[in-house]
Amino acid sequence: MARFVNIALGQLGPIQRSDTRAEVVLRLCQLMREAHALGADLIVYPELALTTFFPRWYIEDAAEINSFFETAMPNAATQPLFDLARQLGVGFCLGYAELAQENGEQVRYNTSILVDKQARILAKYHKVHVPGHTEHEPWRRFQHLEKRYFRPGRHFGVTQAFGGVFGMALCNDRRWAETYRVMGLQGVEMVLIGYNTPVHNAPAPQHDDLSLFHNRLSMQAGAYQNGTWVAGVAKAGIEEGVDSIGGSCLIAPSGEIVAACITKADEVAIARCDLDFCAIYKKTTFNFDLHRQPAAYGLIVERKGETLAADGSPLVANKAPDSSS
Ligand code: CDT
Repeated sequence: MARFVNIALGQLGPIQRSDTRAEVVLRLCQLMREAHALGADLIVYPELALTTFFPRWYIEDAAEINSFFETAMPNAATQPLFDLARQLGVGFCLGYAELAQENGEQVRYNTSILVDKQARILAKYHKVHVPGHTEHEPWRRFQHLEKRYFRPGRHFGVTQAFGGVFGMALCNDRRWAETYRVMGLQGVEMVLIGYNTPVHNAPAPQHDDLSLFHNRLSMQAGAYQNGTWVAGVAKAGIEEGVDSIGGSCLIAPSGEIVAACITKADEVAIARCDLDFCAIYKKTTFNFDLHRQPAAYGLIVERKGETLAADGSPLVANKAPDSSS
């Protein structure tokens, strides 16, 4: 039996600091209604979809920081979204800031959840690649303090859901080949990614004009090289004076874009995704079992950064041809 899943991109326009959770949840519900009318099985929302992107501010007061976090999911503010999901029979993937309790300690994560058509939370993911900086850097036009506010997650898991193998990642994760490959090695067929990407990248302003190109480049490569669908969904537009890219898109295992948003506002785009279309890539060009050479990839897990030997020579040198042969 063919395995089709209708995936909706639930792009959000900006959320200002004064916007309440209730107002945002109303917008999420409206997007879900539109997605349902278009035949969606699942709607994917952005990273940190319940509030403004607060890591742009240096905040010292713990209570103020915690005001952007959820201590339970669902909670009073998000319950209407879960109720609507159950009523319409539409699953969703939602990003939010999570204040967790671990061994009696409070831990802050950048989290996403996968929720099924009965509104049950099937899986939770903690963002692994937490970008930005830890301390206040006044030279920047705005801060990117994710490293201050979030502890990194520790793994990329996958979940059997919606008739296939689903994975999640968040924003900066999409730029890293390892994100997709670790899920690819677990047979992932659909990777759901929410993001908030400011157009301006303070340490590398030369990249500003390339931000939409890099968005597509990363996700299209991840899809193709692992024979998986990828759904990338933005929170877009000018939030508290900071412009973020849109560019939400749905990518086939061929690397081709099959649906995309065209605004920087609340918008739904949808496509029918054939999960069996992954196999033509997973069984041929990217047949991992047949073609991967893990013995040659040791440095990837042994080392974090670029390293040379103490004498400056490469760790793995390509030998010069033997002059006698
Ligand atoms: N949210 C997030 O991860 N944003 C980053 C911005 C650049 S890093 C300062 C991203 O990779 O899109």
